Amino acid sequence: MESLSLAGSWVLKAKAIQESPFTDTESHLDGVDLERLAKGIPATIPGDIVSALFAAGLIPDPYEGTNELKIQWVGKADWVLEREFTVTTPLFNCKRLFLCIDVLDTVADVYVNGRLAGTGDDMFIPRRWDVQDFVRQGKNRIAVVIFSPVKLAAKRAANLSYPIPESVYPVSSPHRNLVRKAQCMSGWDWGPCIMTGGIYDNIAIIGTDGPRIESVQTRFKALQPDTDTDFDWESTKRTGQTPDFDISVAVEVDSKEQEDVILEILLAGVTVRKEVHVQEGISLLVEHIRIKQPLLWWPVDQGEQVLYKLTVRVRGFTGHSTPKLSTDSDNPTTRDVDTGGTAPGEVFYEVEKNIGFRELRVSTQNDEVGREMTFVINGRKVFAKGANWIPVDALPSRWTKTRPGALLQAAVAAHMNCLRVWGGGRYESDTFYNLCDEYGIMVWQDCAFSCALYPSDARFLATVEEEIRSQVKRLSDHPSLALWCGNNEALGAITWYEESRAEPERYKKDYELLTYGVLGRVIQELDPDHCWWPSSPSAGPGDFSDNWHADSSGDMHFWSVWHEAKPFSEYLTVKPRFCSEFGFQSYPSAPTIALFADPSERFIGSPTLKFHERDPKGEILIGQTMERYFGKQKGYIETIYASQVQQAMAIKTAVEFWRSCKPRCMGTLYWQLNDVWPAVSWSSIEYSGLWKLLHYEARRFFDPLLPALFLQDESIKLFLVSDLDAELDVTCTVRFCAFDGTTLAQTNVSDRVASQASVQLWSLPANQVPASPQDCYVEASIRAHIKDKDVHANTVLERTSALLLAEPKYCRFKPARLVLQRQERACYVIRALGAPAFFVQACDLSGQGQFDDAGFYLRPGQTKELRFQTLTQASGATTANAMPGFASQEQGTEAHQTGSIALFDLASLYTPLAPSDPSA
Ligand code: BMA
Repeated sequence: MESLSLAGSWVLKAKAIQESPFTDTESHLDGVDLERLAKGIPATIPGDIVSALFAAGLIPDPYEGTNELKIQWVGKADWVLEREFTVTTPLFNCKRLFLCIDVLDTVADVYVNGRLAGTGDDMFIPRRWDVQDFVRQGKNRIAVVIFSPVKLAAKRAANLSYPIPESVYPVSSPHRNLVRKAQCMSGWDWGPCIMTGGIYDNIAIIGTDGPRIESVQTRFKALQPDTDTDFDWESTKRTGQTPDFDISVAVEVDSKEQEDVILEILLAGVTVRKEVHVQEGISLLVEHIRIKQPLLWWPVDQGEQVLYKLTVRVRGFTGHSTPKLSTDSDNPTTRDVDTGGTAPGEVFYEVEKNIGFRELRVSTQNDEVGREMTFVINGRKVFAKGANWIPVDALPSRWTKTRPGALLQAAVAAHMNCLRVWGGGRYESDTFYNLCDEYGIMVWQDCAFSCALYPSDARFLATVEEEIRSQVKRLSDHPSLALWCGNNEALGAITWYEESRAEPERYKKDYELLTYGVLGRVIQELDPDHCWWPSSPSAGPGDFSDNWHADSSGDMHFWSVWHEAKPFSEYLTVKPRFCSEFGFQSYPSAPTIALFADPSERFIGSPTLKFHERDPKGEILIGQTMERYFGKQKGYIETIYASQVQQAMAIKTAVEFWRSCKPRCMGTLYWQLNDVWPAVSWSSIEYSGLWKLLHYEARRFFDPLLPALFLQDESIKLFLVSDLDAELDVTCTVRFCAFDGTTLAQTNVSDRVASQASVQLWSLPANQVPASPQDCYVEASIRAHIKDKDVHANTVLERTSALLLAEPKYCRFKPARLVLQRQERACYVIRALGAPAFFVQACDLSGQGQFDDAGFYLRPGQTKELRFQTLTQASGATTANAMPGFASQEQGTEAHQTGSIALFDLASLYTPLAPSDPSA
């Protein structure tokens, strides 16, 4: 197997820049050096067109100010990406040569040495074109013509026999639903419209002297050791016994002609080698392997993420005879199956991947409430905790290997065991899923359809069929993959538009043809062991009811608190089975705003800040909620802080209550984890990589051991929610405290909490609180002894939670004096003197980094250690080199030498804090 990567320096040329009828963007062509565009500019591949134009200085930074509007012409032009490449003898002499492109975005013709090698019109279909007859030894040229997706969408819309509506956003490109491109590239209510194109992930010429492997898919069956009976997971709870696994390895071999080859499979110390006959074209070979009690793969916080390497090879023969290998049953390491005794020869093609031994299913069985939606891993029901994932950047050139890593590490740090790859984005890169396997993050995988209705004509359905076939074959073996979902909100969308409300049956038919007729059929054919879920939200397969706020079955999207401006207490009026979307917006931190707003525009309500707020009601909703809970805030950084506190409070209220509803509710995925550009949004991690207070709070409300303290139905309730697979002996002290820290009343309770259970430990009618809600708060301190698990015996877990009993604006806080002192290098201690402090944050306004905790509660006099983490940014933060992720702590200590650390707590919103003096 030979390969030649075509990544690197290419040339980008404008093929056609037609003046389009769509919007008046032509003016933005002024000043664009069309001559340079016609001559060609450097472009890095993998990468996208807009990034190349920005790098060449031909367009302004698309993220800064309102520059996005100046670059809309790019999506209306046709472009050519081209380069030369040299084919050496070993590659040229291969019997077969393929041009392989992982992601070709989107509508493109690909020429090799001037001849059309292939065309594409779906960015989600990896391309494998036979270019044997196109390539010559030595110098070659590849040219990729990328046509305007904007023009194509308009043309297709004009040819529709009836309108097919889609949701549009403040800056968006019309008819996005008619082109198979990541939907959010056309603009969303948190992202810019950048209709760029290009070549992403890998592009290479692959050479092989024999058949190649088109796909490898495995299926797992857990068996009672040494038997063929299904494994009884219930029993392991008592015995701790683990299953054998029977794995079927299905290998699609693509051969130019009929021939005999050797199929070789290596897994967990077992090697299977078999002489097989393959047809011309695709042959499907299935081999079974039994692995004796392998170590299991578990999601994070439930066990280890044990991975095993699976290697599959297609080999030739050497013609030499091989000694008959041992076939005795107790040493099944190598099983040589009728290779006719000939030793395996050259490896024509090899595929390697990591797999994990586990059984992961989604239980949707009926129960007294309705139909549950529960992830069951290795027989254990696991509460899914996490968020919705959108693409890591609006500019594909920044879809680097490191970007997902930093975000996924931040997800694991917040105890997230599940991420929903949302349908308006892309099927993520292999790096993403490999890291989810490694980190133990279960993946809810949407198909790439969102907030629109879609065509059901034969051409569209055929394209989608090819798309989903290639994606299922690519992804189905990841142990982290938990569920396939047909789309985001496309079922609900049938009720959203005038046209579809007028003729629901027509659009329902379109929906069924696509969602069931293609997506469901293919997914259940190629990956029958994974749950197939038609739409999010929905009540499940075959149920077309709009499950928007139905909390008895299936998954729910709960948006009353944000989109309907309801109070946080509204979250306690529903008990979803699985809430896969709910969110609240906040402003990003001042350093992140500085990435896109000039100093003169760094104030709340500035035109630039408004431009980076894509929810038309966003600014009003943030402001209204702030008035409702905090009172009007004046200061710029105070308002940012307050907006992040209210976002954290909102989602904390929802998650703590819904987790306490376990096992009725078995999943909470908040909207959204990350940002595609620096903006005002629902994210918990800013585009710069800085954590909002929500992400720190997520680390607390997703903690496997959670004291959930909340006010409901005129009662204060305390639940202890455990995702631990062990019984707990719990003692708890509940104290009512005045805002000077004195204890007004105290209760001690003790209880036993079963593994994975939620138990109400205490409650008190609100009218029995020892002081007015404005004058006190309640604090719960938990000590939990892990009872039975030998490894954890005698481990004691401590948790504290505090709850205000009135809106912060009414609480008569006694201002604490917060003192931040540097110990050594990046280690600090923060102390609250004189009073308790709530939602404490030490914020580095210089943008060099952040502290490793924020938004926490401090009792009077309590000290807390903090470490400073530096953002791994190249100096001088511009959007181009915002690389989320934190370097080791040591470097960034100069921030506070420059006095750029601002200290906040809730009381500081009402009585400004004395500036923190680090030397104090
Ligand atoms: C849901 C999501 C996204 C959207 C979010 C916030 O609809 O599916 O489409 O960004 O709400 O409005």
